[in-house]
Amino acid sequence: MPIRLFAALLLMLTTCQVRATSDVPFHTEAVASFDEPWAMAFLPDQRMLVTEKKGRLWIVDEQGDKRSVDGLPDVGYGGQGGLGDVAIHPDFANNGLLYLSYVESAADGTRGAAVGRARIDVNAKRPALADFEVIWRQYPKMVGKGHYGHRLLFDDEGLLWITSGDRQKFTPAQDMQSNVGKVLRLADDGSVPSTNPFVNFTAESALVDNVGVYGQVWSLGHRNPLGIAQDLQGQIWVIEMGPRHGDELNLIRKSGNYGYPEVSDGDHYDGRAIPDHATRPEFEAPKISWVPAISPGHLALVKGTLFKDWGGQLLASGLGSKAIVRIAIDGDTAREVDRYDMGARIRSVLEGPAGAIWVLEDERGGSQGRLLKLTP
Ligand SMILES: [Ca+2]
Repeated sequence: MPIRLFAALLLMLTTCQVRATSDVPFHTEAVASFDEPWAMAFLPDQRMLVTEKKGRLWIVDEQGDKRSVDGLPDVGYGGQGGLGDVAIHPDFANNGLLYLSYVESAADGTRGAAVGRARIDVNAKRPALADFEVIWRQYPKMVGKGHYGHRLLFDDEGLLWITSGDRQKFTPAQDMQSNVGKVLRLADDGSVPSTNPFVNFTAESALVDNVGVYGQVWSLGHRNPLGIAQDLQGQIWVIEMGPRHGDELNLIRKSGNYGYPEVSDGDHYDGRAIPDHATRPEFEAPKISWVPAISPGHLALVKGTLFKDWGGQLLASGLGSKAIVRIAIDGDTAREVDRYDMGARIRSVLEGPAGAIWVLEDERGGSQGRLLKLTP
């Protein structure tokens, strides 16, 4: 084959497979940088909260100016853990309540995710958390520094959803005496809504801070759910990191069992096979399973104020895939419609109140992760 023809073919193949960064349908502006950033949330005044895994929280304006928030809890930094997600109460404008997920370390060296809430005056000269209280704990605490999950979402009814990873221990995801490997639905103070599916088992349930584990559970059989979003129809979607391949996008049903570790379209890292979902129809199957993996970090709904063609769709941030994955929803089905190469591990993605898409890069080999603003 003539070299020029071969080169042209190679170029065609590579451009088909990987979209060049300059080829994406948006303009990218780097606004600020952070040390291991993990999560974002928007304040009513359109400023942003950004967490860093080592335990810092920042208030950031659209120009990238940052102010540090004082009074954070000690976080068990290390491995996949530290300070995690941040969310504001649906009535934040009146009550100033902010929610954080983070890793608690016990004296015996075990660890577990926790969620706390506190009041904050974001216009104070030196903003600080006040009246901090823990409203949820992962139970039981375990050895190890992985698979905390601990993403937060307030739904359109004002209820708080928490994703709880399996702590790399597999079987607790099926154990109803543990809230590990589950998706949980709580009231804003951490109490259990009477409409949760397993509240009637509270009498036989393990207790965490006097709250029954059973009652907290909305769905089970999850591995490491790292993103949660509610679509325009009110449905809850969770994206989770699979084992070796088999990342999943799941539509979350009340009392649904998503099968881990009994089934997965991926397999264990040590090479042992896990039966695929198709072999066990009694478990809820993912709406999308990614083989090869995208390594999701987060999931966000696009309302479409600026990105009008994307309205109602979901964006997944990709760590290993260094991409943003765009997902269309049709009723209770979902499909990947496009994928944008970002050239860096992407930890989080979120549509801002004015419609721009905000993106947090993961740490970049010792250098900081950037906050990016995407506009059409
Ligand atoms: Ca498998």
